[in-house]
Amino acid sequence: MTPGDPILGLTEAFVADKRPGKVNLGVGIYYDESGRIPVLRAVRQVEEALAKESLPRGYLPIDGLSAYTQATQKLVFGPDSSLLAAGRVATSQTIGGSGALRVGAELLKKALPKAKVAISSPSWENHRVVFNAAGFEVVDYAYYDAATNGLDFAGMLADLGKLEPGTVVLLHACCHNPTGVDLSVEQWKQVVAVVKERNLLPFIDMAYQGFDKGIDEDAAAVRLFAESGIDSFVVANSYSKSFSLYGERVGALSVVGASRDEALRVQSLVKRIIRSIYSSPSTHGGALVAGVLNSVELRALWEQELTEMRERIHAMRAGMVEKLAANGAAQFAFIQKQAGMFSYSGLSKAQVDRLREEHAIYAIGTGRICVAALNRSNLDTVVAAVTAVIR
Ligand code: PLP
Ligand code: TYF
Repeated sequence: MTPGDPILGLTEAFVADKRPGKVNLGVGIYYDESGRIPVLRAVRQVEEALAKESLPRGYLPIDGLSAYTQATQKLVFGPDSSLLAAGRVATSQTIGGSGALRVGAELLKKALPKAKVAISSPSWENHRVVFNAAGFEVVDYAYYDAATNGLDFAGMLADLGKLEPGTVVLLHACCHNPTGVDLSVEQWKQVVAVVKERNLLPFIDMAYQGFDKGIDEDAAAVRLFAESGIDSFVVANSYSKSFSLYGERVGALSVVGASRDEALRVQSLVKRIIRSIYSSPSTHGGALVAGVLNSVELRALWEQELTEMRERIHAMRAGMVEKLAANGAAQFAFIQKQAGMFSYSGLSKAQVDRLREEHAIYAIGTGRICVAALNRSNLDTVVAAVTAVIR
């Protein structure tokens, strides 16, 4: 037996828990105010139209639906991107953001066989798993500062500045998983400068575009790298959260090349890799995302729904901080400054164990909580339990 996935394993334990009023703050899923995973109205409209047409389910091309990959490029790089105009971006539809990471890792292993991969300390645990599986040695760069519950920016810059040229640097575009601690635009500019100077290869993971400030604001890192003059970089993006389509496995891999010609050659390599793993992506989720993004009305509706999700998370952060402070726990004010679904709450493993055992509240052992699972009905329960376990 090998060790299981600590996050998905926790959901299994949660499902098996018979206690009423249990709360799952473990897995990164956005739940609505009634505690359900939403089906977005924009998505439902495309789905209904597709059901009426009853289209055949043939194979997609190896790199997916072109209506999907083209819309993805505009969303990720911006509609006026000079890289897109120059034909320098090779984009493939993948099996979720996870598939984009793995296919991207396989590509980089071919291009840079001796390189190491640097990930933030801490990072999403699957980053290490995926890059190790592709044969890379994975090292850490400083990121989270437990003393301030914020960013160790000086440590991060210093560590990036020490990496060997050619090292792949995995960066979270926004809504850092697991900490919720993000860089400001000014800080991103400094990171771009170090990456360029050291000749590092940026691999940007954007799984939460639109979950903090907005679609374009949350893509600031991608846009800064695009303007930097760096010849090539990689972006993995996911629609799992932003379209609430987790199980449909909708993601994309975009590789920027130095020229149109290089992008074409990269695309052929990526297709070869995809062919060797799963042949081609799935039809349904891609059609849903493409249907929304390519319709003016549905795109507007989706943006409205995305804004509602984002604002609900902000409200839950504010509510949690306010209620904890009212219970005498003012030390959690930092939760309101964090971004996206997650918060590194600072709770210890022992406190997380007590939350689960005594209060049926599930969080990750590192203290990571999913703020997007809070709602007006469970907030008081969670706050009371947190207040009890820190005493
Ligand atoms: N990258 C990060 C940072 C994530 O949190 C996730 C979460 O699911 C992914 C990638 C993978 O996305 P997907 O679920 O689309 O595979
Ligand atoms: O970090 C999370 O909770 C999400 C969901 O193997 C997830 O990114 C967790 C574990 C996993 C795949 C997705």
